[in-house]
Amino acid sequence: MSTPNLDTLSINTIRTLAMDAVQQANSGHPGTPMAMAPVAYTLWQRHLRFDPNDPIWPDRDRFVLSMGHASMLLYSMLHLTGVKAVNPKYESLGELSVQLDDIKRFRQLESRCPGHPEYRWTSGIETTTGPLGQGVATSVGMAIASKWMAAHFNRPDFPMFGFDVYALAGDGCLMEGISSEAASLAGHLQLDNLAWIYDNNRITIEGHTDLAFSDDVATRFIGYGWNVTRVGDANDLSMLDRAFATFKKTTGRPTLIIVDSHIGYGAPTKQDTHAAHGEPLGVEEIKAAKRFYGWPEEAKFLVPDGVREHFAAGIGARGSKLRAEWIARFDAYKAKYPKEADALFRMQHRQLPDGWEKAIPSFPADAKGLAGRDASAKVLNAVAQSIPWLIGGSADLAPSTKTRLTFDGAGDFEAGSYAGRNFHFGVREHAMGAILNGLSLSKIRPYGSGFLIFSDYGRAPIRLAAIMEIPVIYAFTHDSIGVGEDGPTHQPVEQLLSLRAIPGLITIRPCDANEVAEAWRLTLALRHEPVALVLTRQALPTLDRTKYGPASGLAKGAYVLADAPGSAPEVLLIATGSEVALCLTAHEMLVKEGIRSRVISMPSWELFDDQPVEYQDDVMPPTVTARVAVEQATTLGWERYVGSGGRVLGMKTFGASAPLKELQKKFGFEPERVVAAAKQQLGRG
Ligand SMILES: Cc1ncc(C[n+]2csc(CCOP(=O)(O)OP(=O)(O)O)c2C)c(N)n1
Ligand SMILES: [Mg+2]
Repeated sequence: MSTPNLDTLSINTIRTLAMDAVQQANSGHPGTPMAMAPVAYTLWQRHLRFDPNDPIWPDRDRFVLSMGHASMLLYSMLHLTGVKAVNPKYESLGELSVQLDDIKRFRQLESRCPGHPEYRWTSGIETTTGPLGQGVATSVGMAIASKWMAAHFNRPDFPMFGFDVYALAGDGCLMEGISSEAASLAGHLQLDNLAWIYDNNRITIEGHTDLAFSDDVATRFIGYGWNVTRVGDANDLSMLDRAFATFKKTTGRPTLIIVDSHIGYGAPTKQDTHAAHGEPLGVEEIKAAKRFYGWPEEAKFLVPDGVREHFAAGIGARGSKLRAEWIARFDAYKAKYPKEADALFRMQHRQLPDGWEKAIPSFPADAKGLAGRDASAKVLNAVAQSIPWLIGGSADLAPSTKTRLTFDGAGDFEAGSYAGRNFHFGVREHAMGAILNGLSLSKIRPYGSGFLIFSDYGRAPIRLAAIMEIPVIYAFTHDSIGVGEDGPTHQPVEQLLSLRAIPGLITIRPCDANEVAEAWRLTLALRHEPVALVLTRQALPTLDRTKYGPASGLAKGAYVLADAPGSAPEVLLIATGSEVALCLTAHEMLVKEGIRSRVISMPSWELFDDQPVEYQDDVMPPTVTARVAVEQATTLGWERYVGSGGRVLGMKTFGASAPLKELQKKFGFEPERVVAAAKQQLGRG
């Protein structure tokens, strides 16, 4: 091997590790790591404020690989810079997060190098990426978090927060609509701590971007209010340096660095073609590329002497010093501002202030009642005062979803005024979801709200929150045909089930104000599960809990609300949300006729499925096979609780535009229909 300088040697190590790993796995994406290695190298080695020994140090700069398919680029960086593994208790284990063996077992079961980067599985990965566009949008949430935490925690002489966020994006990320939503908001908010690096290789899976993409990207981002700079050659380290320096100097605007690169750089026949995107290069092509790099052709997974040391002397030494300074600063901060330091610690460990739950209100019985969204507003506004880092907003629907924090000092998060707790995401549900993920990954406790029907627009990031096991809260209101006159476009039918179908996401549809309060109690105490609260627009009676089962039963997903006097039930009426009161009315009618019905409130399938079978059998005795489920949503799925012989009163079509009363009649949500179904179940119809 010739003796190139350590920069080149390190960059070629990143490249060849990626090529070898993809070849060995016989699957993966070699071309982009080969092309972008100098970019990742320059950023990490010379600029990123990141300590490989403590990859969760709170004020570290964030690096997001939005083009998740190029995962080997990140794994090479994590390995070569010596990033340490951290366990779920936030303790450093001393061993490498990514061992060379993991790289050799790229894309294999249990390897720390899965196909796409996975948060929580591999330390040093800041967010799960792969669905294109999610990473860049999530990075906006991280940049917002940095600004909010700076505004909230920093004190004169104590800059506790101020990290920068870098995201690497491909053509695909910029084609996806979510990047437009996110960039638009980032520009509006003047997030000058955010840099996106665009890999302008003009290649995607099908071929040249001429096929489908002719945006003038620079002009587009200038239009969003970004600073745009260009690096004409991805291999030009000094130009890259200059671009990063420009970013750091820029105020009042995010920065886009457009980097012209050659996918598969150095591969003699595949460079600049889509053949370098998503398949191994092949043995001969790899040999030729290695020759081009001045690398030993036969060597595999080679990390030449001096490379690890070089990284240790660069990013390692810089990061370690910066982190040590921060830790010392934190100790002094703790002495001077003990309350803030305690909050900072708890927030970073996903804990809550002591006694936070004392503020949760309880609601007196009231036949007229309260809409789910209004009850939620009261609970949220009460608890938010004792959890300062509980912050969020809506996709332009706060007046309807009622998620605004209205108490003194809550304020709005706006450009230049970053301490506010009310966010305005604009009409951007998709970006909102990803931004919430970015906030949560930065340990803020975020919530976002919108109409349940539009959860479809933001579904991809909800799914990612569940995959990442981060506790994002969604308050979805206008939960059914209960919306009334707005009609079928605004009346959810299949959304509830589709949220229930996401593994790990807890969906809760409370039946009255006290269940709403219990839903927030349960949700806020969670540390690793996202929750979708599904709330009504219309008023629901606040149930008399001296007469019915206590709302605390919500925590178990389903509980007995009402039983017929005397012996065991003969028919079960199972309902969620607004249909619970309907079932209670039907229950009174059945009892009058001497039929022993039981009403079960079932706000959450997921929570109930998690209970021991004894509890489940207690609530829904297996011997009672006469069952009716009532829910203003698709009937699909309820058979698992009512059995194949049970009845489900739900929606089989889209809704319609009319006053709610008429819709209830048209779609069969009336007590008489429930009574009839119950009798039919008992063979007395
Ligand atoms: C939302 C989404 N749609 C489709 C894909 C499948 N996919 C993976 S990579 C890719 C092409 C990406 O092109 P580009 O971002 O330019 O990456 P490059 O080929 O330059 O590495 C596509 C369509 C995906 N991962 N995410
Ligand atoms: Mg591309």
